[in-house]
Amino acid sequence: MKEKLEALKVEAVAKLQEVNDPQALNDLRVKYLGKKGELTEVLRGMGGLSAEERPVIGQVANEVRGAIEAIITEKQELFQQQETQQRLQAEKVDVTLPGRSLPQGGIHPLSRVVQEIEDIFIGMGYQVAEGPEVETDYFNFEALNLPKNHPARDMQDSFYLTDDLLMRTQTSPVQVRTMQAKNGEAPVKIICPGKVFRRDDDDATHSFQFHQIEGLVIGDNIRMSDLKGTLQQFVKEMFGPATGIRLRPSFFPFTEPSVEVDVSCFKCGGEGCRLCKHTGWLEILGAGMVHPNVLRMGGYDPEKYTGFAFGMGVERIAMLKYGIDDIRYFYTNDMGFVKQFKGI
Ligand code: 2NM
Repeated sequence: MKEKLEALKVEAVAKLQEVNDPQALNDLRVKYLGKKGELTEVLRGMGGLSAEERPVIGQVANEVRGAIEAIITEKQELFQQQETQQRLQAEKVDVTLPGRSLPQGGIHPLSRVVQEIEDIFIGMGYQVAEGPEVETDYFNFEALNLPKNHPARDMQDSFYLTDDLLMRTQTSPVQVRTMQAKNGEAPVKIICPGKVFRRDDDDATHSFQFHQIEGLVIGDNIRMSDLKGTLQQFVKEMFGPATGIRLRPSFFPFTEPSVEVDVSCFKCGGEGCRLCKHTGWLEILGAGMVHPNVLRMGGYDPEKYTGFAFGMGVERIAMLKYGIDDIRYFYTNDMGFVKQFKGI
């Protein structure tokens, strides 16, 4: 029996030493140490041994078992290490590789100018109001003192969708809606930014769709001097503290009196340059005292309240400010153009 055990040990150790994968190792473990394994089989024969032989053979059997287990454990550890090494190799991360850079966008110059103008007026206590881009004839024209057959309502100038609906040609209908919503309550201090639409052939300075910001103030004893002071403050914040304004008489159906507002050229300081066509002034705004008819249709008694209003084109201001010579750059998404406004 002892010889059998020794022979088993020699065979097992030799086979185990040759093994080089975990599956074969497990097969051999079952073959020798399993419930129906060869060692177990030999030990079963111990029942027929004498009392003297039993402990001797038992010790040999334990030795054999110990030797086989030791080599199995050794192999298992080796395979475990090999597997860890393989995974470390396969999942290796090169921390010295440069990171992927995220493309950084920028704010479109038109959005930027709108935000800047909004911030200035919010700082003066104004609220921002918005409204629909598709308007009724009433809000876009009638309530702004542009009765039927008024030349400014010409079909040639606006996009009509039906007899009564059109793309708004100004943002003033938002102001009419705000007035009516307030039920004659003062004060009103709003600016209305947004898209407007005119039936025009596009060229360097015209676009069928552009952006406006209009302002409206209604209250007790609001005067032309309030308008002038407000606009003076606005241009100082927008174009620099040295900027001045000049008012020239003009005409709009919704204001009386009406003015055209120029700012002193922020490029040459009024000396005269190419930007201001050597006049020292740049035209940037239209304004005036709200026409009594407009106040009345907005629900305000013109005997009790007065107001001023103004309007400006966002594209024109952005073009002057950034030296852009063609309005179409704003809409064609030319990357060379857009990229210049990153992080300004
Ligand atoms: C301008 C010029 C002058 C204007 C008038 C109104 C309203 F609704 F109060 F009557 N909103 N905006 C106005 C006045 C707009 O744009 C060149």
